[in-house]
Amino acid sequence: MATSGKVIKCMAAVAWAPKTPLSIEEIEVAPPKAREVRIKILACGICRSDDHVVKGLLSNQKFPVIAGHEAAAIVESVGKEVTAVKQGDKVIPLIVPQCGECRCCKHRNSNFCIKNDVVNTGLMEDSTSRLTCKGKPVHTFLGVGAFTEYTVVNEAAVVKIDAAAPVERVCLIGCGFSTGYGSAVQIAKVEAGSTCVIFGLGGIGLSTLIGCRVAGAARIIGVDVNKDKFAKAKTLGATECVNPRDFTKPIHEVLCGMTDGGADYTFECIGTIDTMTSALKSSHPGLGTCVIIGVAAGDERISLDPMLMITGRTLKGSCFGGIKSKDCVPQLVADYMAKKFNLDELVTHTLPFEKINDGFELLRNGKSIRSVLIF
Ligand code: PAD
Ligand code: ZN
Ligand code: ZN
Repeated sequence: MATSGKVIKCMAAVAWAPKTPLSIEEIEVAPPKAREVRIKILACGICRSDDHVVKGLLSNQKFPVIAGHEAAAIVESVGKEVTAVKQGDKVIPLIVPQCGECRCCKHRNSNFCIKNDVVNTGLMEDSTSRLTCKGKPVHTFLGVGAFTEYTVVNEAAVVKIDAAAPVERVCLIGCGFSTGYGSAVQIAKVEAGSTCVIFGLGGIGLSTLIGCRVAGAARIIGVDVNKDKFAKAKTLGATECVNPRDFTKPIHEVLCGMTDGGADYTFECIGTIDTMTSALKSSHPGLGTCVIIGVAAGDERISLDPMLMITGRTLKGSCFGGIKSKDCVPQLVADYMAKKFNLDELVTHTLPFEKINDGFELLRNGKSIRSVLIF
């Protein structure tokens, strides 16, 4: 491409400081260095984790920052020694990379590649950024930073997908869908006939629901304080939905009452300490598993009665649904293309990139599941 090897000037949504609207700015995107890939973003969903970034809830996140991480893109150019992808490939950037060499990559049950940027340095491996705005280096989120027309990612953090895949749907496989679905099938390993409880019916919770349904759960109880989320949850397979605000007693007592003492599997897809504790308490002693997916504000801590664990509950956490990203993302795209699951129900709004702040308002007001930005 004509831009290969040159600095690209393009538009990006920059967060200069926490709790300020994103500012659409011209940025410069440097060419990729060795083992890096410059990609042109085609579509990007807005995930609640992006909202945590712009609100400044993630304590390590540095500003200015370009958030956005649930994307589909096309390779514009590659740095030296890149073999995994080439110019023109349709790709999904990976919020959890798969370098193939670290202990986690080599471990059959781990997806937490050490090249991840989950603790938010916001920089490339050499501790610099390829993105600048008004002369200042700009950080990225989760090693991606996709609220921009172009960005640069590590080779370990990008994978080729089917060129025919619709970017405005499969971008969700870059975060929300895979995280929820994988939490059910890979982390919890939900068994057929089981009872599942899902706290939070946003993009992550509904994707978890799809996973529980595919795994053959007999009962799936959705929990949300926004009853407007219930209709879609039921369409996707929830057998019951409950609103904690309809009860005076704690929601875990309500749920244990509904499930003969507790569920087989519970999933926290919200990100508050209280709902994490409720999710654990809603799992059955001796056999229940609780999976924490929601991301809490950086300074919050869970305080637990250890007896909850001693009495035989299992507490697990999920990052990107526990799936090995390079191995599984292209397969999930292929499964989507083969209609094994549907992503349409998760996309409530499709907006031009410039309307990004409207997309965040829809999320904050509980009006959207996923808004997908088109570039
Ligand atoms: P979302 O805002 O679309 O959904 C959250 C849902 O929770 C909404 O429907 C709310 O109404 C509901 N809710 C809020 N408070 C309560 C409450 N007290 N009780 C019951 N329901 C409530 O967010 P999302 O689905 O995009 O993300 C959910 C969380 O998952 C969020 O914390 C995000 O940061 C995290 C996440 N984690 C990973 C990971 O890999 N672990 C990946 C992506 C997102
Ligand atoms: Zn996300
Ligand atoms: Zn690795």
